[in-house]
Amino acid sequence: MPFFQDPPRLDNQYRTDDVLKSHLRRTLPAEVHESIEPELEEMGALTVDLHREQLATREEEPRVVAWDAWGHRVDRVEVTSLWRRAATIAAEKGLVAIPYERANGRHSRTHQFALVYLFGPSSDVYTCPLAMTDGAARTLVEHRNGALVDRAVPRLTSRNPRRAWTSGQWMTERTGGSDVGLSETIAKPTEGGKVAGLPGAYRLHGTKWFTSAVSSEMALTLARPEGEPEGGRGLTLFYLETHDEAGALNGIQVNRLKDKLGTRKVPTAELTLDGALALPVTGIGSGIRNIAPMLNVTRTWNAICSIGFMRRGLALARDYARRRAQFGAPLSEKPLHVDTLAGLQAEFEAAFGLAFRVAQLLGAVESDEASKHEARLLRALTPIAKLTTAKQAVSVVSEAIECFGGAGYVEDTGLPTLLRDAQVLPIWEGTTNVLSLDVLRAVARDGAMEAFEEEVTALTSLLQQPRLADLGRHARTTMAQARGWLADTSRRGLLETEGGARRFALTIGRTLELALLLRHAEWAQTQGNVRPTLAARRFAAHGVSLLGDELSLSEARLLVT
Ligand code: MFK
Repeated sequence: MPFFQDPPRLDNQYRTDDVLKSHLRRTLPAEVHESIEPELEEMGALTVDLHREQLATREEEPRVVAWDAWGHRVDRVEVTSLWRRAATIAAEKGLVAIPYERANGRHSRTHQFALVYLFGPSSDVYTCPLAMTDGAARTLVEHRNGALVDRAVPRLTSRNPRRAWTSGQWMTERTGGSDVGLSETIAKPTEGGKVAGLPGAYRLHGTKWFTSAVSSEMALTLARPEGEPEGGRGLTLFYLETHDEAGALNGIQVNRLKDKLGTRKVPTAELTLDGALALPVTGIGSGIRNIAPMLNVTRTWNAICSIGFMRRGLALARDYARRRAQFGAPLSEKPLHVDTLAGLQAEFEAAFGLAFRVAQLLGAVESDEASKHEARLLRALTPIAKLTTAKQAVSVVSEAIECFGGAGYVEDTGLPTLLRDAQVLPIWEGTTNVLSLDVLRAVARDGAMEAFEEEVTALTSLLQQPRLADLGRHARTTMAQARGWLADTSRRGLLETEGGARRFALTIGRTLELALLLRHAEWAQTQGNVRPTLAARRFAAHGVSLLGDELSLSEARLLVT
C-alpha cells in the first residue's frame, strides 16, 4: 500500500480549549458562565463546519461588477459564499449585538469576545467588517448623536440577518495610513442636502485609498470642511450611507479592489468620493479624536483575533503531531517537537490573558462599573494589547506552519492562508511603531505608567506559590526597569525616547502578559490545574524585557546608514 498522510483535523474548538474554559471559569460568575456555555459549544461546533467550507471554497474571491448589462455604473461588490454565511451567523449569534444588549452587565464584552475568538479563524476574516461595525456603533453611542443612533445602531446591532448592517471605517488616503491628519478629502456644505431624511449634509470629495470590507451599508469617515485648518484637528468625523433609498451609490465609485498578500476574501477597495452626502457625527473639527472610540474597539478585536489565529495554528499543529510519524515515532513523541509546541503554547497563553483583560476592562467601562484605575488602564492597554499580540500571532502562526514541513507551504492544505491573514494584524489599525508612539502619548498625558505598575503589583504581590512569587518579583522588577528607562531616555531628549518606543511598549506588553498569566496560574493550581504555571515558567524563560544595553539613536543611525 502506498503511503498517504492523514491531514490535520479540527474538533469542537470550544470543547477542547482548556485555556478559554479555565479563563471563563475564573473571571465569570458561575451563573453567567453556565448561561453562555451552550452558545460557546454551538460556536465551537460551527467553527469545524466553517473550516471545512473554508477549504472547499479556498479559491473564491470577492469581485466588483462595475457596470450592469445596460451600461449603468453600479460598482456592485460581490463577496464569497462563506462571507454570506458568516454574515448570517454573525447576526444570529449576536457577535456585534451582545455588548449593546448587555444581558450580562460588565461581563458582556467577555461573552462577546469568547464567541468572536472561536469564530474568527473560521470566518475568512469576516471579523474585519464586524470589528468596524462594533466600532461604529460604539462611536455613535459615545457621541450621543440621537438621530444617528436611532437610525444606525439598531441596524448595526441587529440579530436579524436581513436587517443587519455592517459599517466601514474609511480613514486611509494616499497621503498616509498612519499620519491621518494629512487627509485631502474635502467636505462642502449643501443647501438642504439630507442623509436618510436628516438635514445638514455635506458633500465629500476625495479618494480613500484602503477601505476594508467595502460591502458595508454605512461608513464613518474623515474629511476637511472647506476653510478648516490643516492636520487632524481640521478634520471632521462624518457618517454616510453607501446607497440611497433607491439603491444607487451615494456619490461613490469603487475604483478597484486591492491585490493583497492576505485577507484575500476581504473586499478592500480604493474609492473615489465624488459628492457623497454625509453628516457630521459631532460638530466640526477634532475628527481624529472623535474617531478614536472606533479605533480602540477595532484594536481590541484585533487582539482577540490575534489569539484566535494562534489557537487555530496550534490546534492544527497539535493534531498533526499525533498523525505524522517521522524517524520511527509520531512527532508528538519527539522531544524537540514537544518542546517547540510548548514554547508556542506559552506565548499563546500569555497573549490570551492580555487580550481578554482588555475585553474585561472595556465591559466594565461600558457598563459604568469601572474603577478609576480600570478606566485609565483601558486607554493605555488597548494599543499595548494590539501591538503585542499581533507580533506574537505572526511569529506563532509562522512556527505552527513549520510544524507541517513542506505541507505547511502548500496552498491546498489551507495552511499558508493562516500566515498571510495573520500578517495583516500588526499592520492595519495602526502599525506596531505607530501604536508604540500612541503608548508614549498615553504615558505622557494619561498616567499610563502608573496604571501599568499598579496592575502588575496588584496581580503579583499576593502570589503564594514560591515559584510564581519569584516570577512575580521578576515582573515588578521589569516594570521598575521600564520606568527607569523612561526617565533616563527622557533626560536624553524626546527623540531618544521615541527611538526606543517599540522596545518599551513590547516590554510593558510582555510584562503584563506574564503578570496576568501568574495570577491565573495561582488560581488554576487551586483547581488542580498546573498547565498555566508551566506556561508562565516557559513564557518567562523566553524573556519579557527588550530594554537593556541598547544603542543610542546616533548609534542606530550609524548601523542603518
Ligand atoms: C480582525 C480585526 C479587525 C480589524 C478591522 C480593521 C479594518 C479596518 C482597516 C483600517 O481602517 S486600517 C486604518 C486604521 N488607521 C489607523 O489606525 C490610524 C493609525 N494612526 C494613528 O493611530 C495615529 O496615532 C493618529 C492618526 C491618531 C495620529 O494622528 P495625530 O493627528 O498626530 O493625532 P494626535 O494629535 O496624536 O491625536 C489627536 C487627538 O486624538 C488627541 O486628543 P486631543 O485632541 O484632545 O489632544 C489624542 O489624544 C486623541 N487620540 C488619538 N489616538 C487616540 C486618542 N484618544 C483615545 N484613544 C486613542 N487611541
